[in-house]
Amino acid sequence: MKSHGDTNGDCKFDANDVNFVLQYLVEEGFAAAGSPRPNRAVMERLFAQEPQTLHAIDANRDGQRTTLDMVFLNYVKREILHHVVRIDAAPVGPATNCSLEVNVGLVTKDDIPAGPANARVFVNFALDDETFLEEFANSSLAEGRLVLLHNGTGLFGGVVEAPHVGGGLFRVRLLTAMSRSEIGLSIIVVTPESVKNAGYRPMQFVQGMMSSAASIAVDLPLSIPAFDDPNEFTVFGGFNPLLVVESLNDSVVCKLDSGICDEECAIGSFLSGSCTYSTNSLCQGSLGLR
Ligand SMILES: [Ca+2]
Ligand SMILES: [Ca+2]
Repeated sequence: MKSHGDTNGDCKFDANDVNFVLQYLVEEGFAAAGSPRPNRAVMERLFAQEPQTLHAIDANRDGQRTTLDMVFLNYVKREILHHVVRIDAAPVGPATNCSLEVNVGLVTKDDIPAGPANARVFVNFALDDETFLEEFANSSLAEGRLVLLHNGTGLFGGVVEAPHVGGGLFRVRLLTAMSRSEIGLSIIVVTPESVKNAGYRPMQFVQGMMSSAASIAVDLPLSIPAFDDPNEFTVFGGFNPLLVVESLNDSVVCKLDSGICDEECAIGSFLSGSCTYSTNSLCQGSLGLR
């Protein structure tokens, strides 16, 4: 049985997997320096036969294998974080019921899907562009709870809590008219263990390594109450979002185009309401005339 975080391919997750990431990085260091790699044959055989191990080394899912992944796996082992088994964002379109959708899947170190008792998940939507705040604030949450708006901090957007929708999956669905080619998303995972020590808080904030147009130059003060802890901390400026999503479609236009909202009704029936981000217009019944 394959285990999450099993970087060395022995079908279990333990301290040896953290050590294996270090071995891998040392090998890569030798390669970069043009030196012989002592474990090259062993590693190449492992990655060929068990390709998921190479994938598992990128534990924080930022697309790169670095020392941050060792830290991340060590924190998973201590239940300060959980394994990330899914992390993606999809733009407004028929496939997402016309919402901008963000999914985060978590399992514990023992391969058990996380839930509200041991994980709270937040998504930070942020851009360094003042007009983004109003666009974000005018959106409607089909799934998720607004925790704070970035206002007066030099940063624009906000933080939304992603509710657990089952099976270790946490989801935000935002109905919106934001028309942006790069919306920066960062994921914040809070656990009962991570709120116990202020030093763990920067690790709760899962950011990416790649620079993008959605990079944030200013500090990001966050107050995200979770597990009865005020959990206030500042993420310092100069960070990059973990995910960048393009969203160019308007949710209302999408709802009308995909039939979630009705636009015109046959004679004898009528529109029940208007098609907005938070409400649908549907043709209903008759006017009572026979
Ligand atoms: Ca292992
Ligand atoms: Ca990584």
